Amino acid sequence: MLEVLRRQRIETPSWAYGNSGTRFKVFAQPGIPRTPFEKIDDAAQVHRFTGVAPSVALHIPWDRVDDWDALARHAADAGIELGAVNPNVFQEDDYRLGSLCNPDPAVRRKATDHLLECVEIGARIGSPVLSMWVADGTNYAGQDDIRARQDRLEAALREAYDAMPESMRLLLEYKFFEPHFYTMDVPDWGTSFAQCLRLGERAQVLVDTGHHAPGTNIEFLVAILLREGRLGGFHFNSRNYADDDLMVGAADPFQLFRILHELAGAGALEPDSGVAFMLDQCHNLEPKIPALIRSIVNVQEATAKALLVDREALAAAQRDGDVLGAHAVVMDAFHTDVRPMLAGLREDMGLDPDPLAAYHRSGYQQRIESERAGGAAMGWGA
Ligand code: LRH
Ligand code: MN
Ligand code: MN
Repeated sequence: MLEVLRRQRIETPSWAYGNSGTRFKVFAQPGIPRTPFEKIDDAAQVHRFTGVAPSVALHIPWDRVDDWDALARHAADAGIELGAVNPNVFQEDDYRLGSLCNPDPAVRRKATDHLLECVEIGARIGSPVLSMWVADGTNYAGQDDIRARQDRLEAALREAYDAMPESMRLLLEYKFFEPHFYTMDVPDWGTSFAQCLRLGERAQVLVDTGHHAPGTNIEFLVAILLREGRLGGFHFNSRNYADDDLMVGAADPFQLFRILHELAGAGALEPDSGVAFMLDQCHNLEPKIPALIRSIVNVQEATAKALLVDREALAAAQRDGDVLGAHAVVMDAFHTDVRPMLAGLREDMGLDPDPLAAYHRSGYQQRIESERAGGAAMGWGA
C-alpha cells in the first residue's frame, strides 16, 4: 500500500498557477508567474514538497514559447516533466459557431491545424498525452445538424490521432454544458466513448470531475470506462454547483474516495495503469502553490483510504449478500485517519511530514512576491 502511494503521480495544470476568477472579477495575486518558465518553477515547488507531482500540463496558446527545447530544458533542470498538451479551440472569434464541428470548413481547418500543431509540440517535448476539450455546441434547437457535427468532429480528431506518435494518447474530455446551452458536441462520457471507439485504442475518455450534471454517479461511469479499457485519466477538482474548479476533495471528499475505491479495485492506481491523474483547478481566492499542495494531499488521503478497504472482507460480505456489512467495510476505510501514515511516508521519502508548513517556511512565496512584482495574468482571465 505504501508503495502505491509512494509511486503515485499527480499532474498539476500550468493554468492553476496564473491569476483566475469568474466572469465577474479576476482578483490579482502577488507573485504570479509571468512566463511559462516561471509556472514551471512554481510547479517544481509543489513537487519539491509533495514528492508526487513531477509533471505539469500545458495549455496552448497560453503557454506558447518560441523555443520549446529551452522550455523542456528548463523543466528538466527544475526536476519537472512536461505533461499533457491541451489545445485551446475556444478563445477565438472564428469559433463562435464551433471549432472542429463548425459548419464552415475553413474554420474547421484552422482548428484542426491547431491540433496538429499541438501534436507536434507534444512530440517535441516528449508529452504522453494530447488532452482535448471541445467547447463546441449550439444554443438553439435547429441551429445546426447534431449528427453532421459529430461527423465533423470525428474527421478532425482522426487527423490528430493519425499524426500522433505511438507514445501519445488522445484523451477526449466532456462537459455537459457551457459555453453552449442547448447542445454540447461532447457533453458526456458516452459521446466521448463513442468517438474514442471509432478513433482507436490510444483514444480514451478524460473525466473532469466538475463536468457532470448534479447527482451524476461519477464512480459508476468510472467503473464502466475501466471495464472497457477506455479510462484515460482525470481532471480532478471539486464542484458545488457547476464547473466550479474548486480544490479536489474540498466539496465532497467522500465522492473522491468512492472514485478512488473503484480505481483501487481495478488496480488502476498503479502509475503504469495508464490512468493519468491530473488536477484542473482555478484558485480564485486562495494562494496558488499552497492550494495545489493542499489538493495533492487531498488526493493522497483519499487514495490511502481507498487502499485501506479490506477487499477480502468486502468480497465475503458481497458474496453473503450482507448489504450493511459490505457498506461498513468501505465506510471503515473512509473514516480512518490516514494523515499520520502519510506523514510517515513523506519522512521515509526524505520529505517534510507537513508539506504546507514546509512550503511556508521555505521563503519561496516571499521571494516570488518581491521578485515578480507587476507580473501579468496568464491563461484564464488574462
Ligand atoms: C473546461 C476545462 C478544460 C480546459 C480547462 C481550462 O472547462 O475543464 O479542461 O482545458 O477547463
Ligand atoms: Mn478540465
Ligand atoms: Mn472545466
